[in-house]
This record gives sequence, structure tokens and C-alpha cells, in this order.
Amino acid sequence: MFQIVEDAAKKIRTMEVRGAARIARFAAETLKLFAESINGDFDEKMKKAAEILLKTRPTAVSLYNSVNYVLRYEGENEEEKRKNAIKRAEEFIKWIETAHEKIGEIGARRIRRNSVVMTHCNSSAALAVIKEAFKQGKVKEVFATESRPRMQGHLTIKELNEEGIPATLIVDSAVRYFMDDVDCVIVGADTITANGALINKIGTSQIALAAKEARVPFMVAAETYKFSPKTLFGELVIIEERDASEVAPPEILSLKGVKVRNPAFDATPRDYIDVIITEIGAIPPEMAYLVIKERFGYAILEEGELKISPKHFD
Ligand code: RUB
Repeated sequence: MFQIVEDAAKKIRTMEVRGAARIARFAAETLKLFAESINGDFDEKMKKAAEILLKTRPTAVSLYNSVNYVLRYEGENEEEKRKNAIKRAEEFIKWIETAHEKIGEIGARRIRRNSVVMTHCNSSAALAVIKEAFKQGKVKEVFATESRPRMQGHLTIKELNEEGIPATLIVDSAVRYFMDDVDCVIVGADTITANGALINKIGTSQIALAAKEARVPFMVAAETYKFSPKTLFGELVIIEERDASEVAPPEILSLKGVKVRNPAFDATPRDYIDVIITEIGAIPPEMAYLVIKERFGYAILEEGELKISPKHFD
């Protein structure tokens, strides 16, 4: 019964499906398929499926927002509930698609002609901006960090290459070395907190620091479902720490007295961020609180449990 959901959870956990937007989309698609297959005990089964999905990776709030959006289905009977859950899953997927298009359009306006752009990891939102700006003849070259240990930078390089965008792969530690040649940095987001901080791939905060020191604008491309309503209630973002074997070989891991740590994300304070490009506009990070109120206004504590649903998302 839960096989579809268990399989999907495995794909997210092992990072076969990765990146905050892709994970959110995949979760909505999975819940849609699962809702179609349920026969009896609809509410309990949907709740359990949601729990399985939410346990996979803790950091990107897009997963939480997607699951939570679908789970706010309504209906008098099982058939109505199923229909509504499927409709909501489709709505969330549409939200993702339209947001990327808008972000590309808005973000490209922030890029000057002949720009050299730096990016980190592999972000569909950041790439939407870069691709649109390139179409408009504004991007001369893109520096992409390899993004150790999982090397998502290779995906970025391939994607840029497919679009015919001149791209240069650099190691993460070469960021400051090349920063003087860069006109702007653009990265994606896993979560934006109520105080405007950015949670993104490990190493993002170092890039932001280097950009600030070199007076290079640092932009974030983030759909509004990357904003965390939970942080409004004081909840802290959990930074996923992955297996040490992703970082070091067995001969290092077996050394007595040596620890190997592998956090997958870090936090960049809002003071390092020039602008956040969302589908509802280019906003200063200080406005994160208002975005959360606007998009997730219908956020209530029900019996100690946080229930959140966007008011609208056109
Ligand atoms: C991916 C990552 C990306 C954000 C934004 O980490 O940090 O920068 O998720 O991506 P991982 P997008 O590979 O560990 O999932 O803009 O596509 O949502």
C-alpha cells in the first residue's frame, strides 16, 4: 500500500531526487499518485504518507510546504477528499512551474550586460535567472563551483553547456580567487527564515562573505514556497548532517580519534544578501517576515500542531 511512498522517500533520501524545488514537486506527485490508489481510511493513510515523506530530508522547507499544502484537502467523503487532494497536488506543481518562469524574468532584470556570474551547487531557480539573462545577451560567462562532496556543480556545468552558456568549473576553495572577475553571484535557497537568513548548500555563506568583501552583489533566487512559516513560530531550521563516507575514504574514517563531519547546508545572514528574487518580486531579505504573512497567512496552531496553507499563489 505504502510502496509508492516508501520508494519515493528512498529516492529523496539517497538524493536520486534532489534540490529543494525538485523534492517539493516529487513529493506532490507522489501524494497525488498515492491518493489515487487509496481505498478506505483516506485521512490516516494520507497522514502516514506525509510523515514518511517528511522524514527524508529535514532542511528544505519546500518539502514541508508541498506536503502540507496537499494535506489541507477537504471533502465530505473519500471521493471528494481524493479529488481535492489531487487538485491541490496539481496546484502546487503549477506553482513551482510558474514561479520559475517569473523568477527568471524578474532576476534577469538585475543582471547587467556582459556580466560574469558565479553560482553554487545546482539550483533550478538560480539557473532560471541565468538562462533568461543569457537569452537577453547579458551573461558573458558563468563560474560554477563543484560543490563538494556531492558535486552538484557538475550538473550545473552540463545544464549551462546544453544552453550554450560559456561555463567554467572551479573548486569550492577557488571562490575568493575568482571573485574579483565576477559581477554578481546568484544562488538558490532551501529555506528562507522569518529574519531573512538563507539556508542553502554548504559553502554558500563563505561565498556570500567573499562577495561582500569584494563588493560583488549577492542575489538569491527563491520561490515563495522556500519561505518557512515554521520559523515565524520560533522554530529553528534543522541542518542535515549526512554520512561521513560522502566526505572521506575508509582509511581516514578508520583513524582513531578523528572525526569527519558532513553538514549539507549552512546559514547566510541577511546582511550578506542584496536581494531575494521571488515570483512576487525582488525583495530585500528584511521583508521575509511579510512574505511569510502574505503567502502563509492562514497559519494556525491546532492542538499544538502547526497547520499552514498558502492563502493564494497566483
Ligand atoms: C541543493 C541546494 C540548492 C537548493 C535550491 O542541495 O542546496 O541550491 O536546493 O535548488 P541538495 P532549487 O543537492 O543537497 O538537495 O532552486 O532547484 O530548488
